[in-house]
Amino acid sequence: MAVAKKKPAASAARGSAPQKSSATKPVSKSAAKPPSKPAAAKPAAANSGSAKSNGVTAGLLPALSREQELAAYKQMLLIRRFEEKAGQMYGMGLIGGFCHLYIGQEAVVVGMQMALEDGDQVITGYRDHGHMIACDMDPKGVMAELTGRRGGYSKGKGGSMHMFSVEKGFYGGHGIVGAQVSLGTGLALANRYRGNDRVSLAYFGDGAANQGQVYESFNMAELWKLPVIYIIENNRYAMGTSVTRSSAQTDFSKRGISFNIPGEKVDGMDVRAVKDAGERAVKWCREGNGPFILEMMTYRYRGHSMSDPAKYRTREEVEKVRGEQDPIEQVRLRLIETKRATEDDLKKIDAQVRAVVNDAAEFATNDPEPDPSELWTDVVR
Ligand SMILES: Cc1ncc(C[n+]2csc(CCOP(=O)(O)OP(=O)(O)O)c2C)c(N)n1
Repeated sequence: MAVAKKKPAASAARGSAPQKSSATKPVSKSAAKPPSKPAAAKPAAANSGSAKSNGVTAGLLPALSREQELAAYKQMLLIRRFEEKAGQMYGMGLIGGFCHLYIGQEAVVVGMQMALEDGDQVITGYRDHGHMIACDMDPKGVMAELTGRRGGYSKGKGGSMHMFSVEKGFYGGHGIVGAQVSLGTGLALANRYRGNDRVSLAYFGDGAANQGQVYESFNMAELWKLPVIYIIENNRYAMGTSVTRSSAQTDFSKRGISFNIPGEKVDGMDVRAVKDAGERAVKWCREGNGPFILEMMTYRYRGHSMSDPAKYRTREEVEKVRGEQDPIEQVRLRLIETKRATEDDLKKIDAQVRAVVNDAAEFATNDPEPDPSELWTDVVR
């Protein structure tokens, strides 16, 4: 079900005809890096264009192949339908505790995953179901964890924010805001020690970007040239607080400047822009140049968590983003308009995705709860 990860030697998107679209807006690297550095993340000539409503500039992007677009469509749709189902099951009382949905932000994880190779690592905060599915973790195991069942990734004892799969390169799921940034930096330190050429991705939000440990991590990562990409998912709100109320510097792509870490602002609603920027950042890290920051301009359609009355924004604001920038709809329209897929092709994918999600929900409803003796396992006594 996963989108194909980039193979070391070739990317089907590289060298393809560029398409007019939104693109990344690089922060001046010449100011941030010493002149001896290789120019891996040099601004693309195509990036000079008009400003979009989400703060990035319109420019040219490498096209995705039909297969890549279809795979991205399917994967984003799987995340969306999974999250919608989780929301319904929460409403029915089948899921308890915290539950933070990723609806609206799907292009970020799916595009980044397309830029990775096997063995690369992902770590994130509590809004993590999409990251797990993008890492090809089994939707049944994720949903069963949400319902607290035996077949869940943490045997039903962790819940929404606490899942893990070393096999799939997913290192959690963390409820402490910003903690994953230090941990992701640690993953990169381990990779540097092992000399294994792996890159780790540490995802965090605009709110987490104001945590002190983020900057301690930035300092060490650049000092030791650690292969870590810091992905700031700027969905404009930290719980109910908008970035303009909480942040002195709202351009998060610049947050690495005082540490000499380059950064780019990316249209996180366009899977092509994410993949394109992700590939540049991965290359930068893999070549031993140290960390890279990607600020993804994105948006969450649902509340912060299931209990959010969302009084801090208007319904019109949500509907405007959904109507104009929806990441899944963008791919759908592109496939139809370029006649690379028919409505029937896409309906088939929709049906496949619904079947996977329904199976996951059924499993998560019928799988038994953990035995009470499990209370004494997997804990330090
Ligand atoms: C150290 C710490 N402080 C506060 C909280 C409470 N808290 C949970 S989520 C959150 C907001 C974080 O927002 P952001 O980083 O923008 O991520 P988003 O929810 O938008 O994905 C806060 C303050 C926490 N879990 N941990």
